[in-house]
Amino acid sequence: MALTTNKAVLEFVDKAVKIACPDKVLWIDGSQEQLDALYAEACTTGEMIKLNEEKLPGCYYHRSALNDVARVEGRTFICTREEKDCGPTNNWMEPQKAYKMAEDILAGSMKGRTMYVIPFSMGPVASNFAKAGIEITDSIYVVVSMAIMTRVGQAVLDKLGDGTDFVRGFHGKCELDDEKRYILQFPEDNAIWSVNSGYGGNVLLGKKCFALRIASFQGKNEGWMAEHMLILGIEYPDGSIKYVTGAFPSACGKTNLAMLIPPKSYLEKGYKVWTVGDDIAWIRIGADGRLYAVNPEKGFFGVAPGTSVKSNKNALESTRKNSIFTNVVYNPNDGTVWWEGMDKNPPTNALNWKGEPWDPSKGEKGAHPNSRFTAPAENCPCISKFWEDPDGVPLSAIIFGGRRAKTAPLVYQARDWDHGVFIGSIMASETTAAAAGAVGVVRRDPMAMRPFIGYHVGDYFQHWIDMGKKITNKPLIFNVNWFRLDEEGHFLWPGFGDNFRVLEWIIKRCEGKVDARETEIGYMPYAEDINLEGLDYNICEGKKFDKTVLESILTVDKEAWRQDADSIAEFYATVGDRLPKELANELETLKKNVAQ
Ligand code: GTP
Ligand code: SPV
Ligand code: MN
Repeated sequence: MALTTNKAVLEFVDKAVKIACPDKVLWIDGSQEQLDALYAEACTTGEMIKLNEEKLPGCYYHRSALNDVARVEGRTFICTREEKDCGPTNNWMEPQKAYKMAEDILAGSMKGRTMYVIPFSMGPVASNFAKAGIEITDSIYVVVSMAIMTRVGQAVLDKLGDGTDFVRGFHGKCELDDEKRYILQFPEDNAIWSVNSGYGGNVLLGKKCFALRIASFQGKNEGWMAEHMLILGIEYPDGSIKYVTGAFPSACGKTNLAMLIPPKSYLEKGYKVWTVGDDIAWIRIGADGRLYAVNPEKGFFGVAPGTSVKSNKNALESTRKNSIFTNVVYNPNDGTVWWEGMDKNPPTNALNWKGEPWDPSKGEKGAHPNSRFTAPAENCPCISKFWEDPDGVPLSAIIFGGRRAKTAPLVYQARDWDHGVFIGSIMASETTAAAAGAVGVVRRDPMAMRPFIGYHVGDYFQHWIDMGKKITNKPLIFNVNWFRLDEEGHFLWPGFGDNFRVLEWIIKRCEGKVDARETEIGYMPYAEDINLEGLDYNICEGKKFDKTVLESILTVDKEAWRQDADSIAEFYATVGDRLPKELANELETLKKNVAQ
């Protein structure tokens, strides 16, 4: 039975029923009872496997289709009425053509099956900044994942009332045919259609499709920002907390930074890190002229490989109950899961992510590199008291960071807001397994948003510049790079918990408590101002880490930057005449500064 009398919602559901012809329609009310029944049904069909109730209570295992393991950027389209409004970083399809194509693919695809209608909210339901969506899907995996990642159920419909301001999401697994897989965003219609996938960011429509692609477009029109950013709070021994956001491309360290445990020497003094969000931030200007960030999600869809007690204890603990594991190693003997980098004891007689018997000694990986956990944020031992604050948390700093073997130093600070926007706009990073395609290729990924800007990238840059004019109390902007390599390919910086040492410098800069040197690219720390006290595993990938290594990653390699400036100019040329003049000027300044 429908859970609402809202005409617009009912019309949308009717239309979907006419297209996909399900046998049954089930409205998701958000009750645990209903979710339990769906998990049980998915276990009878093999779509999910219940894990060991003692070791992993309420946890389930899922495998996606072999051809469906990551976002598909090449098959993701921004369907604006005018092609010129989608810009050079997006694929474009004419909206009527896109609807028709998806309708043909979905036609009759739910015959003999159930259609689920998920009312969901991005942001706490009661928040003035929350936005509602309806996702239609034929996947129980999607329903239960959405129930972890977003607020779902009756409360969302009650708040929506007769309103029409909701995102219409229509997902169908269809044949999981990768040749007919399409992720279609219609920013001008508040609509998302997704066909032939059953995986992650392609199908949990509240996440990348809505909270970034559609929301970035809404934010431009309504004067706020939707960003691919973690949000964290740093608590000082005196109890004060400073908040920062960080934009890092997919699989480049957001979840890890968001849940960081400070080094022992800091813990002993009373420093703590609190997680507000690990992937997406909705950011607005508060009455006091500061920026405030809200995490629109309710859970973490995190990269499993590499997550261990040592690297990210808080993430691992978040997954110990009521979580879903996708495409990791499954051990049928005791109903547990495993992935590379969890510990040094892979299970024997287990199954790899494809469901095949797997022998760890043969060197083949058991978990897919983009295997993931879906865990409720409330499980996280370091979740902030303010993570559901309807108004968000005030920002002291914004951090950008890519995965770059060379060129980008450990940390530098923008001279001012416009220079900070420039630094974000020129971010480059090596591609990762989070998206289908080649891994390790350096590409421009402005603000870590390249795959997620729902409109023209030039207008997006302009929006950042325009926001700067309205924020009277601006956060400072920084760039970091945890991923510098030596000639043999070893990481030069210890990373993970030790990134706190850089965060401390960043906050000191915000408070005017530490000096910096002005360089060609911005302000950089004096090496002695990065606190290396108690660097207890004084070793980075088998090599000693010391002040000399630190100094080597706090230099400006002018030749490398000259080359980078040329590549930035090439990227900017593709942005065309919508590139803000402020950014063109910043590029000229950079070129001059590194000229010889
Ligand atoms: P998405 O969920 O795809 O948006 O990814 P994310 O940005 O949250 O990345 P995540 O924190 O899951 O990290 C991805 C990979 O980067 C993992 O393999 C981590 O082990 C690795 N990583 C994270 N932080 C660091 C670091 O400081 N140093 C090094 N060397 N690796 C890191
Ligand atoms: C990312 O790729 O940035 C993710 C995973 O956070 S997904 O939800 O698949 O987009
Ligand atoms: Mn992400």
